[in-house]
Amino acid sequence: MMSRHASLVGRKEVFMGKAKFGIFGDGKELAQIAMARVFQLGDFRAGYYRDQTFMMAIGELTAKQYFAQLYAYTNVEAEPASAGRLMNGHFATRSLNADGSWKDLTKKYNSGADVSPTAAQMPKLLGLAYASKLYRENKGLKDFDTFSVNGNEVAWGTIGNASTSEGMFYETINAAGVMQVPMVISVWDDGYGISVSNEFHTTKGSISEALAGFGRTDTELGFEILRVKGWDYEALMNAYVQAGDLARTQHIPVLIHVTEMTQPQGHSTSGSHERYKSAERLKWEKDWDCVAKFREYILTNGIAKADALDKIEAEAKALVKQEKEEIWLEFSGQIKKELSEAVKLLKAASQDTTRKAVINQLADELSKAINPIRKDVISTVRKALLTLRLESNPSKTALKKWIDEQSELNFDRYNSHLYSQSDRSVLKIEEVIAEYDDKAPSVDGREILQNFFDYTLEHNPAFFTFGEDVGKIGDVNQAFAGLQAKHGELRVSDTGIRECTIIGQGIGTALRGLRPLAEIQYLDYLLYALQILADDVACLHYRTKGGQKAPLIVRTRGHRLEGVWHSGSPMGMILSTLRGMVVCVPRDMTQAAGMYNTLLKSDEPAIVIECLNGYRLKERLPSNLGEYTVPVGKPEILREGTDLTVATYGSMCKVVMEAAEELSDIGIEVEVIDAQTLLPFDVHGIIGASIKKTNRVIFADEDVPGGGSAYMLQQVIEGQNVFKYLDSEPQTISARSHRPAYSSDGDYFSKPNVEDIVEKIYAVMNEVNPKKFPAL
Ligand SMILES: Cc1ncc(C[n+]2csc(CCOP(=O)(O)OP(=O)(O)O)c2C)c(N)n1
Ligand SMILES: [Mg+2]
Repeated sequence: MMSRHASLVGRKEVFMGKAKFGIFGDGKELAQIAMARVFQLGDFRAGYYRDQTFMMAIGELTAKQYFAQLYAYTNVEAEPASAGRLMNGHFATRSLNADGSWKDLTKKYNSGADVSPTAAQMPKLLGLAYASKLYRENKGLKDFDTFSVNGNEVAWGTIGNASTSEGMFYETINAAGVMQVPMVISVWDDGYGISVSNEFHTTKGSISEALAGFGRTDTELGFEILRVKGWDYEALMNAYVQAGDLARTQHIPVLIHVTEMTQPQGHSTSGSHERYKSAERLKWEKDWDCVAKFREYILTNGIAKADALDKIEAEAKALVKQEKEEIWLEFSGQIKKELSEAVKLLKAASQDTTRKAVINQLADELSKAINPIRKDVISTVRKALLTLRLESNPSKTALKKWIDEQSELNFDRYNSHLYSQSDRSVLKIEEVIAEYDDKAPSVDGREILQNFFDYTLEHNPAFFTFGEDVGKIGDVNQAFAGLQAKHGELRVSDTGIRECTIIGQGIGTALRGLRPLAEIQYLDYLLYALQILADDVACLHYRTKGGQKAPLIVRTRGHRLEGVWHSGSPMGMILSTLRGMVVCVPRDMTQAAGMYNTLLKSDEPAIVIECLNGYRLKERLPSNLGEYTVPVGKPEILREGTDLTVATYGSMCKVVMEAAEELSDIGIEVEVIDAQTLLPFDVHGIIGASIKKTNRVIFADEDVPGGGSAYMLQQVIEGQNVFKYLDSEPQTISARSHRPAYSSDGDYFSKPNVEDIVEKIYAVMNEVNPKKFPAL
């Protein structure tokens, strides 16, 4: 009743203009109560925006918190799921303490942090369930008792009927069936996805029928598939008890198709379902409303009398109203307080200026705002400060001081926590230099990694890896060769070809305290996984305001090799979509291993792009493989020079170094800098300091024009105050706009080559001194 009334009141709040948008869980209540009754401490939910009843029933959502999110209240105590950063209906529990350390997840009811893209909760669900399998079967994890009790935890997924059409849903189902993990997926089937009915979504119009082939038999592993009606409480309880037992005790995945659910108020506040549902359908939804049906059930079975139920409803209704009003007063009161402070300061400022009328008008308009929001207050004060730009007096100073203070508070409210703010922030990991014995052997790059991973598997029980061809053969480039045999199939494992859920496997296990290394075989195939990295991993810490972390490391390899799908370097794509992750672009495997060490000491998610053409190149084997760290955000000067700085990274380091040697022969000394990481990027201004010396710069990479090279240019020119030191136009060198053609000639004519770089730098020097460097 509490949930139902929250839905009914929520819609009204939106229509009164007190909240921007609303999407509610009415019509889905009863099944969620059944699910909540079998959900246990330590379990995880990964669901979607209809799950308010479940969250209330497990005690993780009060009416106050519900409305705090609807209003976008930024107070994390009032709105612990997202501190006002997410629309209503996006649920999450807090896994972390304020200092970023883990809580004891076995003593909590846990929910992943919801995302809006339909079915994007599915990949993570696989990992949440897989973690239980690891905790049960990997004896090396027995000390991780604040994350799991013998792998008994079930991961509970929820998804709308229409959202099951997404590829991610099928990929997750298949992977869970193969892996036999304790996952229970409920499909809330209300027959529609906004306005589109099931016949347009699903083969045979029924997801449980369409998935029948995934069903387990006496002789074959698969899913337990159950079908139950959303208004039938006894059947729901039977289904959920059965599902919970199967998943918890035997790690068998279960799909519960909950049919005949309804939407009493339509899809969301953005439209009305009368537009697309027939009168018969609307009547049917009224008649089969699960709350009404449940009441009927209770009365017919003599479980309670009508007046008792009426009393419960009246109390629930009153509670919702009261908590809603309390939180509205708190939320709007805070803004009103800021508003009255601003009005007071503006009035004071109006006394000291020749622009008195303008400032007074701004103050008056602000004080009359109905349901003011923070933007009204801040934008008014900023307009006033522009008006007062020529003046200098104490009241203006007071206004300026006030807005500076507000900016800091608003940064914390709206912009903080993109990256870790804990002691394990990757920027706080101390640098440890790689050491070499006198007789350090030169080995293939892949052997550096192999030795490093061997050491790490030995010493870090939380660390494990998985991906296509990672297990038996130890990845396509053999950095894990022999390590499955040595450390076991739970530490080094093969997966199906399913990039999106490989990442999901990583997300869920990272959310439960493990340190997954998820491998994407080639950088070009990251596109299959990019959506979930962007929508879930990269924004997780931000969207929960530090309530959850998933320190997943994605390992992949790219830049140069052969052809369109094995030579990509789409760094611009990564940089635009994966803010919130660390992006490492090591030039060789020694640097890569040091970066993995750094990342494993930190609590941030990251992607490491190894050089595809570097595994067979010789490198000296460091003696402190498990210990040395490569700091992030700290470029390394590979070659000193006085004429021009080239900043680059990855496989291009070798190409640029070769060009620099050629240029040196003709009297041009280039300083070559390896950025090493792109996010974070050169936090100490090392490239800027080099430009102060050389007064010229080129940013080079093998992404398309305007991609990674343009990013580096923007970071340095805007961020490092070097414009005034430049004596030549700053430039970029990149690959062609198309994907690289096949074979060595294709590479030569598609990617930047030594001659391209030599000629571009020479052209700059020709402009500087045409006598010494005549045009070619
Ligand atoms: C990838 C993606 N496409 C489109 C949308 C817009 N959208 C939000 S909910 C929704 C319908 C989902 O229907 P269903 O899965 O049946 O869930 P229901 O709302 O009916 O419970 C759509 C199309 C979205 N959020 N994500
Ligand atoms: Mg639906």
